[in-house]
Amino acid sequence: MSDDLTGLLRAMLTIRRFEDEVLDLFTRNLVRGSTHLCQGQEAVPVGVCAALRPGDTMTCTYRGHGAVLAMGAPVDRCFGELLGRAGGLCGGKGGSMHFADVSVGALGSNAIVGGHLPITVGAALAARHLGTGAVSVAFLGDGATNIGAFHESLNLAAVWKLPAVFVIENNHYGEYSPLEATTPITRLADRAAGYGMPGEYVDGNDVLAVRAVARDAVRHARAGDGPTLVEADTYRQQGHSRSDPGAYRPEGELEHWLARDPIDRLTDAMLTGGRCDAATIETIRAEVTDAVGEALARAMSWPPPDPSARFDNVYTGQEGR
Ligand SMILES: Cc1ncc(C[n+]2csc(CCOP(=O)(O)OP(=O)(O)O)c2C)c(N)n1
Ligand SMILES: [Mg+2]
Repeated sequence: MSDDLTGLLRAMLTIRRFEDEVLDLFTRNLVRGSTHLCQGQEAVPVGVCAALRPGDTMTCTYRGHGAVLAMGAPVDRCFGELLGRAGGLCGGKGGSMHFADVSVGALGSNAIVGGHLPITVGAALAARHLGTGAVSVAFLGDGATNIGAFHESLNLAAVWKLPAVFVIENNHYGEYSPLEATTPITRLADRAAGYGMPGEYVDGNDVLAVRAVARDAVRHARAGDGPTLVEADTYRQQGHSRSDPGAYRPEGELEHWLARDPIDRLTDAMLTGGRCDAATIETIRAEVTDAVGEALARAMSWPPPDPSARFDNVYTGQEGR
């Protein structure tokens, strides 16, 4: 992914457009199951992944479409996966909660809260053993910091000084519960102290601030100095999942956060700094809208997986049986 400002903008717009289209596809019943969208949180995966290099790896939650796209997974193959098409990332057999593209280091989204954190530690351990110099990043929710696997993973990564970065996407809710109803502290980065690793808090709607913190954490990990816990303060603009209208939100809260939309924050910074004019930004928006629309049309044209492929990739070396 390009890490100049227009590259960051394109990446965030692509995720926003993708998620808006996904909401539409689900509403039209063209995609089965449920989905968890990340509109409003785009600056976190885009800022962090801009600090990575090829060979680095990433795991994420069921709210992970944005993270997988930010790693560089092709947009059409992401749509194809949701639509259950053979050309999807996982042949159309995984869906929203099993998004993976190992070719770009996206090791997978996970439906089990915190379930991917030990996988991140394993990837970091593998990188250490193989001497690849790769860094392993995990995106997790605020709620996941109360899960046992969080504590076990951070502890092991710290004690072995593994090249890992744990990024909390603090969107202030776990399903329908506000953070304060489930968690006795408000600054989640403070939990890093329990593992003797650096804990960094960042405005998660400011992509440049996220990228700066991520660059430091990645440099620290790559230098052999161990993991960092990053808390990125953000907000999901949609409900928890497809069926959630978000009626539990206090009045005015959504509006408060919409006024801090991460995409608007970046375009404002680009315009104010004179780095870009309004016409250029409009052109980028139009190009992204077209590109995402074309990717969706391509994915829609793909066939479903062939029934003979139903056992492929179930067991290693058992393809086709
Ligand atoms: C181990 C486990 N427990 C409970 C659930 C049900 N569940 C699904 S999402 C979720 C909330 C997690 O909140 P958070 O970690 O803040 O992530 P967010 O959805 O806000 O991105 C819960 C409890 C689950 N999927 N896995
Ligand atoms: Mg949350």
